[in-house]
Amino acid sequence: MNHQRIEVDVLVVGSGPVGATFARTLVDGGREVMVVDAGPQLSSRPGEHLKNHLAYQHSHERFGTLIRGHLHPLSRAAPAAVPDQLISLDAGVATYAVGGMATHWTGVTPRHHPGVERSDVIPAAEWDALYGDAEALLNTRTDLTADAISHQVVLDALADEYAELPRPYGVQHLPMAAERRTDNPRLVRWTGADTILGPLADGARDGFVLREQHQCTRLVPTADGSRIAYAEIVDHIAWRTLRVEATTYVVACGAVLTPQLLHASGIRPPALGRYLTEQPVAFCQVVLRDDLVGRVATDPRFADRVATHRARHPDDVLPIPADDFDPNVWIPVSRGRPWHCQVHRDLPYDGMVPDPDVDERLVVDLRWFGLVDPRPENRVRFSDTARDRYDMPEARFEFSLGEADRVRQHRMMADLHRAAAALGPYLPGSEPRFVIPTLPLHIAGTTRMGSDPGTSVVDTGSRVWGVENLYLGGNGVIPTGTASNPTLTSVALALRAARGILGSGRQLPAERHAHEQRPRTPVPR
Ligand code: KBG
Repeated sequence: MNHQRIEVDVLVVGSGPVGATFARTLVDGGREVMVVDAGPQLSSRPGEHLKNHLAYQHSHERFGTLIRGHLHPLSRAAPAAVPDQLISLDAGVATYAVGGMATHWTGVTPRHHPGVERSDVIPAAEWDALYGDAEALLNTRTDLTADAISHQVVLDALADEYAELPRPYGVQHLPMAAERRTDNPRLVRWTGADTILGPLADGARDGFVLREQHQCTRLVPTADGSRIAYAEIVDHIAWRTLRVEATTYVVACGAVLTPQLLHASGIRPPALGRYLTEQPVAFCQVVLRDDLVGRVATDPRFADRVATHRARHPDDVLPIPADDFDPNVWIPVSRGRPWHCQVHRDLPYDGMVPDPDVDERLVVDLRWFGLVDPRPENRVRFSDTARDRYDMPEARFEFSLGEADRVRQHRMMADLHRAAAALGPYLPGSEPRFVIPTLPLHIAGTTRMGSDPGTSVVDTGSRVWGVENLYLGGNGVIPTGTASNPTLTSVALALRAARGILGSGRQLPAERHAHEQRPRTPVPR
C-alpha cells in the first residue's frame, strides 16, 4: 500500500444527508470541502435515492429486497436469555454508500415536538427557522399523495376517529422529502443526498470533491489533544492510505460509525456511545373496511377517476384505480401522546409474505414509533480487540427499556389498536405487534449535544468538547428522547453547526496562519 499526503480546507467524513448538508452549506459559504465515504457510489449522480429508478417505484417487495442487501450488520448479535418483546438492539446496521441511508430511506421528515421531543439547548425561534431551512434543503412537502383516493379515505376515517385532537396535532398529511414528477406524475423523485448537494452533485461548483470508497479509519489529534492534526483515510479503490490534513473536520457517518471513529481515534469523552435511544415500533396492517371502499364510488371528489377506471376495467370490483398512490397520513406527537403515528406503505418486515388473495389497494400499513428516555447505561460499546468487517472496533449494544418506557409503549400499542379499528380488520398474519428485529434504525444520542462536557460529546455548535476543529453531525447528536423520524432534526442541527463554522471567523487565527503557510496540494477530482 502506498501513501499520499493531501491538504484540504474542510474534510467531511460521511456523505449521507447530514454530511451533504455540511458540504453544501460550507461550499456555499466559500469553504473548500472534500467529502469521503467508505461506501461505493451507486448512481451516476452521487447519492441519489435508489427508488428513483423505475424498477423500484411501485414494488415495496422488490425495493425491500434490494435495500436489505444495503443494511450491513454492525455487531454479532448476542441473543438475550429472555428476549425483550418490545424492542431488540442486539445488532445494529449501517448503510455503506455514497448518500448513506438516504439511498433508500422513506423520506418521512416531521418536525420534533417543542415540548416533548426537542432539545431546549437551542432557542425555540431558532428551531423554527432551522426547520424551515432544513425542509427546503430536503424538499419536504405534504402534497405527495394528498390527492390519492386511498390517502383521502384513510385521512378522513382517522380524522373522524381522532376528532378530539387539537390543531396542529390532529390527523394530517405526512411530511415527505419527495415530489411527484411534473413530466410524469406517476413517478416520484425521492430526496437523496444529491438533492441536498444540488449544484455540487452535478460537478458544477469548484471547491468540492467527493471520494467514494475512501474510509476514514483514524483522526490523529495533536500532542495536546486540542486539535485534529490529520485524518488517515484508506482508499479502497487505489489501495493506498491518504494522510489528509484539513483545517476543519466534520464526522457525519451515522449514530454508530461516528462514535466508532472517535473511539478508534482515542477521542473518548465520558458520554461517547452512551444515552443511546431507539424507537420501539408497533406495527400492523389492515384491509380497508367495505363501507369505506364502498363510499369511494359515490364520493364526488373521486367521480371522474372512478368513472375512467370503471370504463377501462369494467370487471374490477374495486372503484380504486390500480395506480392510485398509497396513503401517507400522520398523527404527530403531542403532549399526552408521546408516539409518532405513520400510515405509510413500506418495505415488508422480516418474515412477512404478501397474501396474493388480498388486493394490495386495500392494504394499509400502520407504524407507531415510541419514545424512550435517554439513560447513560443504554449504550454502544466498542471493542479494543475485536474488529468488524471494515477493520474498525467492533460495536456491541447494551440497551433496555426503563419502566416508564415500557408503560409508554403499551399505551402506544393500545392507540394503534384504536386507529386500526377505525380503518378495517387486521390483515391475517399482520396483527399488531412490536417489530423485532427493531427497524426504525433511528438510533440517536451516542454523540449527544449538550452544555455539560460530562454528559455530552459536542457543544451546542456540534463541536467536540475540547477539540477545537472537530465537529459531528447526525442522529447521534440529538440529545433527547424522540418518537418522530430524526433526519429533519439532524439536518437542522447540521445547518446550525455549518453556519457556526462559517461564522466563527471562518478559521481560528492559528488555523488560518498554518493553513496559509502550507502549499496547497490540489485535490484531484
Ligand atoms: O417506515 C419507516 C420509517 O419511515 C422510517 O423512518 C424508518 O427508518 O423505518 C421505518 C420502517 O420501519
